[in-house]
Amino acid sequence: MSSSGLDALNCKQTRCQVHDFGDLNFTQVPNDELYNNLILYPRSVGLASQMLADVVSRAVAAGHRCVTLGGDHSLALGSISGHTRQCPHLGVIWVDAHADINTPLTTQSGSLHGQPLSFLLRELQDKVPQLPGFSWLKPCLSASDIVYIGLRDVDPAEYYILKNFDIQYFSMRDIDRLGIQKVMERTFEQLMGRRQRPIHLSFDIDAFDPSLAPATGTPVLGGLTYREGMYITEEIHNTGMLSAVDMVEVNPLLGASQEAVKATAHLAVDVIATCFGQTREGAHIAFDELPTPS
Ligand code: 4U7
Ligand code: MN
Ligand code: MN
Ligand code: MN
Repeated sequence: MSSSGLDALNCKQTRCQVHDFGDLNFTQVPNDELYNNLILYPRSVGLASQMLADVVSRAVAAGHRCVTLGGDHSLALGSISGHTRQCPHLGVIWVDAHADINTPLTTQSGSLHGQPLSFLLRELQDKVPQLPGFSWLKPCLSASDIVYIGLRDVDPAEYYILKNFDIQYFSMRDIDRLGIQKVMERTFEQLMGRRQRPIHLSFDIDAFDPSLAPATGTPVLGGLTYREGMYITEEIHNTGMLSAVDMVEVNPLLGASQEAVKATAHLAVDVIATCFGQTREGAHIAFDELPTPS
């Protein structure tokens, strides 16, 4: 995390202690040929995800709430795998313009960041081939453990999967119709209606409108407002059950200007800080007595 990101979390509002586990050093696996003439860098992504899973698992085991900064959304392969090793019954809130649930056989782009959930979902395992570099990966989520928020660009095969496996999602249209408050109520009803469980938030910055988050790889018009984004994360914080966060698809190389990059990065920092208690109402913990005139 950048130092300004760490400062935002360390600030008097959230009073979080941040332990930086540092950057992971990933090595590109040599001769990492396309799988099926299409899927890019399977061995390198597989190995990187395996390393990340180990680190996330260790961080959660040590009692930390774990923030993973991307990088692209394939990192959820590692972060969710590692998190479920410690919390097998966690629920996932996936905030994204995209469903990221293509299988290696349905993807049009070949990009693994559009496929992580297909590898993680138990119900899909007979539809997912074994990729080189992925033999360590065990499916660890059920369809009922996931709720999407912000969808507006879903491929035909992905739509088939969402409908066929009855995966709960709130598209941008649903947010227009219900309002973000009802969407969050129903999200927690789905994930925690029966019992409390740890939450894994996987937040793709492209869930926001491209006017707010331009520095990202696959922007889609008509995204979340700043206020909707903050409401989502405030409510997740208020559950007291947040256990891990992914912040992904922030790509400084894709900003058209320094301002575009800064705006996108600041937005990501606000999302994370709000997850850990930053509020729009001011700090309720930093001040408990007014000074009296003498
Ligand atoms: B992201 C896409 F085809 N569905 O599979 C694909 F539209 O992590 C986009 O959500 C994936 O940013 C976007 O490549 C991945 C495409
Ligand atoms: Mn994504
Ligand atoms: Mn996306
Ligand atoms: Mn993207």
